[in-house]
Amino acid sequence: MAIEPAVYGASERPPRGDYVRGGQVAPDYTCPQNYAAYTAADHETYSRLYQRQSALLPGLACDEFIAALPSLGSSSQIPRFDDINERLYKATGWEVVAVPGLIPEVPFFTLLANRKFPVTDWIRTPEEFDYIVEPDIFHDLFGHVPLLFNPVFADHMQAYGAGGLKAHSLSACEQLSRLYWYTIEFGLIRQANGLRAYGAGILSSSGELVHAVRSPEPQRIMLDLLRTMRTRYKIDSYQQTYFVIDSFHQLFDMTAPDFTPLYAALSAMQPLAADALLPEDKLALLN
Ligand code: HBI
Ligand code: FE
Repeated sequence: MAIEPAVYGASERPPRGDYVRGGQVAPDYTCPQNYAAYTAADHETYSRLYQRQSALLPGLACDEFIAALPSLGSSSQIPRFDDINERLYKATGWEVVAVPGLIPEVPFFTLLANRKFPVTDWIRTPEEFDYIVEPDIFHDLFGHVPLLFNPVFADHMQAYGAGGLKAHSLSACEQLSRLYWYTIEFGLIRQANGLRAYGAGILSSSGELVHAVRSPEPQRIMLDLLRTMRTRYKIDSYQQTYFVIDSFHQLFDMTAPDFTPLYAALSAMQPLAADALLPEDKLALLN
């Protein structure tokens, strides 16, 4: 079966990964982690990204993320997925699987629904140290995997995968991808000691971690499903709006019901710009 690489979102450029690899990419888009292919420069890039990002976390990343990060294992070189999976599977029944890069939505949701998190297995070049357009192994491992060790968040991620397959059948993937964007990628959580990041796109970015949690520039609105799924997002700049939850239990409970009526209501509503502010928005203030 010819594996058509996924090009999704606003991007026209072909994705970066090698989606053929001499037939090593399975129909579900998973492939072996080609550990021997990593160069010393790749390991060095991972180690430098890890050191810089982990030093920024106190006071900016949520407690659950900081507590789970050591479960990634090695920080001085790219971890072996089998090594992570020994711990991850025991913790929440999840495992990370290697993929060549971005994959189409149905294979993506199917993997999540089966507690398999797709991790791009290549890493950015040293020249891309500060910014990369497409998620690489550092974004996926450092940003997404630690919270899969948290049972409530891990259950939410599986429910999100199942919900994604449902959304696909209802042609509502665009609305659901906004929820994904504003929670799993760029979500904030309100702790007793202040706002913290739990979204992978924030946690894996040195610039946006400070901006999202501390800057007075963006607005921060308490998560509301309809409001969030109406709100467009930016894929190549800091977010103008961040949505805030009070706990992962709240996120899980809020997204547990069937979204079909929500999608019906959304189809009658205009999408909102990323910087829109409505009178009924509940703002979360920097304290
Ligand atoms: N593929 N590998 C990978 N990682 C993602 O995070 C990802 C994807 N494909 C689609 C996708 N995310 C988004 O469209 C989600 O909203 C589904
Ligand atoms: Fe991501």
